[in-house]
Amino acid sequence: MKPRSALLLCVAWTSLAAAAAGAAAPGSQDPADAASFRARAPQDEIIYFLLPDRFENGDPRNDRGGLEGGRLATGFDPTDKGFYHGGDLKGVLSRLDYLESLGATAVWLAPVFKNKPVQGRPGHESAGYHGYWVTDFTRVDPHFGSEQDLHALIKAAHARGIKVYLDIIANHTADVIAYRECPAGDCPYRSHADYPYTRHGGIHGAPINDGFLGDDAPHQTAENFAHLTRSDYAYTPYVPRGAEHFKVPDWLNDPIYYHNRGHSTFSGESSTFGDFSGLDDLMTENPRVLQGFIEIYAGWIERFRLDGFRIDTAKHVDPEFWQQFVPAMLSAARAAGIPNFHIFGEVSTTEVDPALLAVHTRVDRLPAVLDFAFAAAVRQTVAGTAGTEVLARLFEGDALYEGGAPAAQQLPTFVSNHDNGRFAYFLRQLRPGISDEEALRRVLLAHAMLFTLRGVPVVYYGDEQGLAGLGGDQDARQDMFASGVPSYRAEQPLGSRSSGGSHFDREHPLYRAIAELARLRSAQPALRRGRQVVRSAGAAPGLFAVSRMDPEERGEVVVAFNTSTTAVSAQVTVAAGSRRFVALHGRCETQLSAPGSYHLEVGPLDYLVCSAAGEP
Ligand SMILES: [Ca+2]
Ligand SMILES: [Ca+2]
Ligand SMILES: [Ca+2]
Repeated sequence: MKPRSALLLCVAWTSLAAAAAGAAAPGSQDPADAASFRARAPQDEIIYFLLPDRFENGDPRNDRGGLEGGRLATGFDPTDKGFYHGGDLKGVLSRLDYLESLGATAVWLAPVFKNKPVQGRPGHESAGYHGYWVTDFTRVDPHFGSEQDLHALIKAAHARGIKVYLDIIANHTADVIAYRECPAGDCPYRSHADYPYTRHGGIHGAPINDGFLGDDAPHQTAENFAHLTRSDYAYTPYVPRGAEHFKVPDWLNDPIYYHNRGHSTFSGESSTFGDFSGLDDLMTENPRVLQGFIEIYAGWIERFRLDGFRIDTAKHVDPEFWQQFVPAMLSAARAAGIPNFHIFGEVSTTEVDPALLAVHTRVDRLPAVLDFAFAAAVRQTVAGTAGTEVLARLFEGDALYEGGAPAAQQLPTFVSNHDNGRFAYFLRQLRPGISDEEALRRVLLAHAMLFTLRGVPVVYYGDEQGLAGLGGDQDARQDMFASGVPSYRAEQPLGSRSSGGSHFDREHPLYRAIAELARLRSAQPALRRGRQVVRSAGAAPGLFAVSRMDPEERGEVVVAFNTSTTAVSAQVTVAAGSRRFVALHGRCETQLSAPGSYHLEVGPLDYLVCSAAGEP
């Protein structure tokens, strides 16, 4: 970095600290707010996403999940990043104050259902600490506590007006089913064309499943699936001895309810019909499977009065399943007195490709999808070197979603996650040698975009403590409590002098800055629900500006970001009716340059939030 920009960054850093120091005290518990949480729309939320195993250990007695033996039996090994570390639901409950002070209004818990504790071939085992290897869909994993613990957590969260979203899975179960043909578990995908349902082991095999007309939409009836009696069309699946009743509900133990076609290559038909790294891929086209999952998850809504579902691996399930599952969940929620139940699916991509995401809102009829395109665009523009026009192009794509731009306001946006990695990690990849001071500025700028641009912000746990990690997956799933994992212990978080200990510092500069952004967003209807109009974008790093129009058309909030390391000065178009601006963050000019034209000056890697809201 050049000396000049180092100086500018230093100045900017000081102003950040000053802004944080001037911020108001953590939010008070207003009973009126707490009582009215059910009335809030999905776009009014600030979501905090955490993995219960990695957040806080509230009860060491459940660390082994009630199991006996070594780590391969219990899954517990706090020194291994692929095993359980002891975090649990009581731990989350004990930190609700920390979440409320940050400004979180909803908590998204990684799956809490009972998992297969350990899976993987000898020497390559890891544990179900992340929750995505479910065996019992009806109960809480004992590593995380009990159903009573979940009730207690939800009750305590609701008392603070904080919603609770569960992460659910219908694409697969844990890896229990094996195939005779490949004892080592390395089964390549076998397609419908080469291995039709109507022949045993390929087109030259003996006729089986006479009268079964296939799994496509017109044939997804109980009558048709009654003809599917044998599951050995592609491979010969079996449930290993002793595991016959491993899964709950019991119908899940019958291989007939799975595709059994081998490993997904994540392309072509294998994307929906293949096993996700050996995880048993459910025959979601079968109405029995659909009905089974409707009962399972409607049951959770009724028992726990949840506020929403994040749907894992949504794009690997046939659209017809979601077309029926989603209305069933919304109806169960309405019946339980939950009018604003939010449902958002995971459609993973690393590209700025809103069309790919939008398809799943139009065809699958998912109400929302996680905005992976937003994450990619922020990565390119704030971590990388792309011009801000990437962001403008992203938002043009809002028209593609079912319901258009207003529906896009319900897309959960994020800059870090548990699979791809944290924003600070991407920064270090894309900008080798970046200083911690500059990295901190860019992480904050990314979060400023997250909180002020359209969509529902999702903070990935630990980002507010400057965690960066060394990559995706296990390397992005650090412990918030004192860790026994050497690589986690060795990490020096951005903006912090300590490492190795617990990460619940409410004085951390990112925690304070994110809390300030959360207050800003919560106080401004325009930032939560306002129509977004792009005012400025360019081919190079620099200014990106938008107006968020007040939902009642009483003015606008102008938000401007500078993704470059030199100050920018520009005129932007504003609404004809905007006459006077007040600063919500940074130095905003009060007066217009001329009707419809406003002057902005934004420091390096800084942002402004200027309001002309409240004017008719
Ligand atoms: Ca525990
Ligand atoms: Ca399997
Ligand atoms: Ca599937």
